[in-house]
Amino acid sequence: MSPDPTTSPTAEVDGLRARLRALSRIADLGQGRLDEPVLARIQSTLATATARLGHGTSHTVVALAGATGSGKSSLFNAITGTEWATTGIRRPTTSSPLAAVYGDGAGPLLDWLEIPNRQRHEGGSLEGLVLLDLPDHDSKVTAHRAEVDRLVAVVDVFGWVVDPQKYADAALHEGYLRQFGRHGAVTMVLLNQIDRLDAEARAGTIAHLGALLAEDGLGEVRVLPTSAVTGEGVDALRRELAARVAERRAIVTRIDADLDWLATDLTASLSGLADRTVSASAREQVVIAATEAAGGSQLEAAVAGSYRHRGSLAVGWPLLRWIRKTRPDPLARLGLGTRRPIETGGIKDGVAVRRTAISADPLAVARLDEAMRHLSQDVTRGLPETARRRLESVIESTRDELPESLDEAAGRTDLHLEPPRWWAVLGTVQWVVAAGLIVGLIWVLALWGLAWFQFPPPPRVQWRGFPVQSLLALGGLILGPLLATIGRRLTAVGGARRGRQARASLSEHVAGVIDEDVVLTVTSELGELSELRRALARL
Ligand SMILES: Nc1nc2c(ncn2[C@@H]2O[C@H](COP(=O)(O)OP(=O)(O)O)[C@@H](O)[C@H]2O)c(=O)[nH]1
Ligand SMILES: [Mg+2]
Repeated sequence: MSPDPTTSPTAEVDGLRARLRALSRIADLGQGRLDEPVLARIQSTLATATARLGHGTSHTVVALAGATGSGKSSLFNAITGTEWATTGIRRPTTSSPLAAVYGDGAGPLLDWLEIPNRQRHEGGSLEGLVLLDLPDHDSKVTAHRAEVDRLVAVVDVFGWVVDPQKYADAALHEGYLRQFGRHGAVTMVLLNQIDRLDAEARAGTIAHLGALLAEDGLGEVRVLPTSAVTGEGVDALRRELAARVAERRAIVTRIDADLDWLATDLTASLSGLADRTVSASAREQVVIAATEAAGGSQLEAAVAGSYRHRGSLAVGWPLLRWIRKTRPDPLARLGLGTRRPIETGGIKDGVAVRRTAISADPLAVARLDEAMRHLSQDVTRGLPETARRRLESVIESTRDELPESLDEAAGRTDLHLEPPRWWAVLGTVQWVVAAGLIVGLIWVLALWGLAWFQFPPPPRVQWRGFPVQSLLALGGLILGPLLATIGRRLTAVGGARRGRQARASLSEHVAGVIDEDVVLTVTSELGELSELRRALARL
């Protein structure tokens, strides 16, 4: 049998499957991001639709539903031409649904519907119809109402049976019809017991019922008058059923309507999910605060101090350098500096990592927390509750990992410790000047000793009339400290500059850490939210 294109809406089923894929994506992405009841509704809609589609479009399930005594069971009997369904006002007996099945192969579908009471009929014009007689939706027995709700959620076509007395019942309109306001194309409204009304009352009742339906959103639904007692309208009802069954479109239409309903509600509750990014200013604030928390100021001061320390060892007055040597290098106290072996660190991703001894300043840590909070608020503003909480916890977990990464960044910082060339030049000059001083002093002492022992004085060595040994000694005494002072000034300026450079280098590494650990993680979570929104658009 080749499928007839008019009775086998393959394209529509394909379209529906695409929507269900989008819904499945929403269900996946919605884990932990959508509110629990919303997610539960998505999952049950998805499961029901997928399972129903799995049973194919060759059967159409029509449920006769309505209030006690409206005549569901009587109509069921009238349509099927049997007395199978028990009817009666005093003993409203339909406690579990009955199924009249036209044609073969509906077994698995009815198993899935959990309806054991089945009655098989020859196919004929109703081939493919599965007609259900449901319990009363207004039954005092909770189990009956639950059964109605369970089946109303899964059947393909609603056949609401009302009678002239109770057709305006709020329990029906507010409890069911309004909810299924998008399901007009799969809704039939049967005004039963029409034999109880005269011609005039009929027109008025049908008009009033039509108005009520319009209020429910079901303006396009035409009311079908029937009487299970006189048989009036039953043939028209059978023809209507035959047409719907032949179309084989009700399943797709019903599920499409379910998805429309869900999509509208989701769109409303996820309206705050607009695309967003980590703003440049929020990131910048975190980088600045994190640089400080990673010891930016301590590092800058220590590099400047270390430079001055080493500068004074290189170009200070040689006779006083030993005093300097007794003081520690400020960088060594931070666990940084070139000569320090990588002893206290570890291996991460195959790279040796230095652990610094920088102890984070509590104020800087508090500022970092604040900057992270600001980033969090900035990026979560207006998000639905669950998505917001999840993003907040993602950001908190990146915050928890920052101290270690920041310390690594500090360990990788370029400290700009290479000594400048002028240190070597000035250092050499200092040694020459110091040597002159020493030679001059020894010379003066020697002359003084010779005079004391009353030796004849050696020939004078003079330069422009001044004794050379005195010039050497005095010159060394004045020039040495003078050069040391000049060297110290220059070193202080260079040290300050190198301190700033080291801080800038730290800031770069910190920015790398923030981008990788925070911005990337947050952006990827934001990407999931955008994807959720796009899947919703596809739905
Ligand atoms: N006059 C009249 N009575 C009906 C009609 N349909 C059902 N009834 C009666 O209404 C009562 C309830 O019918 P039933 O089919 O059990 O209603 P259900 O509770 O909706 O299943 C029974 O006494 C029926 O005989 C109808 O079209 N006209
Ligand atoms: Mg009944």
